[in-house]
Amino acid sequence: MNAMIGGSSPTKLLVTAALPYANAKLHLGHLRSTYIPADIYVRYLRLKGHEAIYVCATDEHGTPIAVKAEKEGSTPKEYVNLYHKLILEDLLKMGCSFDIFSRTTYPVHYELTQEFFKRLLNKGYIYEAEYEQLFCPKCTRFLPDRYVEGICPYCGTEGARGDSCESCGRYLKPIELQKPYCIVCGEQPFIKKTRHWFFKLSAFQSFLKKWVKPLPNNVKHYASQWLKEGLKDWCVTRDLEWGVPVPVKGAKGKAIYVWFDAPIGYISATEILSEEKRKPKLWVNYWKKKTSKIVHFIGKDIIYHHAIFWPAMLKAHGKYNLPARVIAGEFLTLDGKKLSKSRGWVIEVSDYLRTFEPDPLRYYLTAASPLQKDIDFSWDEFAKRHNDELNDILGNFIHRALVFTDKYFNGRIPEPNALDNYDKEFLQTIKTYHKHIAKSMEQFNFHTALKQILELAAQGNKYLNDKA
Ligand code: B3M
Ligand code: ZN
Repeated sequence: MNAMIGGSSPTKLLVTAALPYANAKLHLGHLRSTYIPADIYVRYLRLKGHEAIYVCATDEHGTPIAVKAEKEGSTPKEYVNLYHKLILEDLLKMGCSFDIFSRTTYPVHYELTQEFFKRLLNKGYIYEAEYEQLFCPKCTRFLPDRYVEGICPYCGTEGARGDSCESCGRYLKPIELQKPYCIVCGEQPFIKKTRHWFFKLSAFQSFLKKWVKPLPNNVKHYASQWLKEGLKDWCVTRDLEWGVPVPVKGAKGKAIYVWFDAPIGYISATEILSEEKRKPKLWVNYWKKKTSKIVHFIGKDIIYHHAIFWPAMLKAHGKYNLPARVIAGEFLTLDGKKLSKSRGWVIEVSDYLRTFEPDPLRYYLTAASPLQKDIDFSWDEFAKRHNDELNDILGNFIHRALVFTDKYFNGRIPEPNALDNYDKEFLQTIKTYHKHIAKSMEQFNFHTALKQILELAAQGNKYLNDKA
């Protein structure tokens, strides 16, 4: 059960959606797990009178971007410029009502990230230590994260990446991989020592144990499991040119790890929004005042980063609010099969939009399954739900009400005549539904809320028939 937050008095709410990597176009799975639910929630909050803002950005650092640019002979900057534009276009066309869609390559973001890093360093939560890294003899360089792949030591899946295993969701270090190989040249790397900076994640074990308690079940489930296994300190720098430079003397050629800078993007985006609106206090109000609540929408593959790393980072920093909720959407399959870009088993947002309007998809992705369960997409199901539900029930009701008002009352809502018992009963039904729908929305059960809205529309149709 997801407890409500906010309450009835207008509170400031900061709603974020995970920052998409600027190296690929978005597909329906992204929309379903993250961007549509976050948008539904923030639109609801605004309607209710909360000061709610919707903040997102492209995540533009990290080895996947550096690797892809390298493989295609372009620069990371050219790469992310292109994808920032494509991703934003798709999200706007899908109706996502961002207050800001920022970028993690903006100078404000670099400053904020370096300040964050230095503060943790000064407080003793970041320390420097010797570190064993994989080194490719052929490319003569260290292989951070996705520059290396191998077998996952936890679940045995092949093709696990140097930073995480997609199959079991675990966070990995490159040297933990079995049978590693360099993804640029295929060579087997060897272990070599270098120096890096570490975040004392282990110091936040007991804090996090309490902190995860009010989170939704799926998030809490994974987080508790990881906490039980015990947290290890976390290497937050990389041997990489592409990224926020480590703000320490003698750290040339080292960048802050992308998963350290990316969530800070939620803060820097809000700060940039503040600047754009010339309201210097705006971002401070959302991030530092107790009257504000932060809600992160993410996909389930990044629960670790949002329920473990990020709250610990914020706690260590000490000057920012911690998230009130982390809502993790589960995955989308296509005709029962897992999405796979390499096998072409995927529907990109722009492909969908070439033929269809955004609303039927927003409807389907919300109606077909609760956010915390997997969803299957099929074109047949999509057509059926669109025709039988969205069109025949909700669309029909709205159409009839509008036509009726137009035809008999010049398009204006008239003063009611005396109400009979049937009218009164129906008014009561509307009020009851209103309460239930609001409750579902505030508990992040958008699927249930939509079902209730459809039920109410069906009753509206019946009322019009009965009263004809
Ligand atoms: N870019 C991973 C993803 O797109 C990562 C999210 C960052 S959120 C701070 O799923
Ligand atoms: Zn190599």
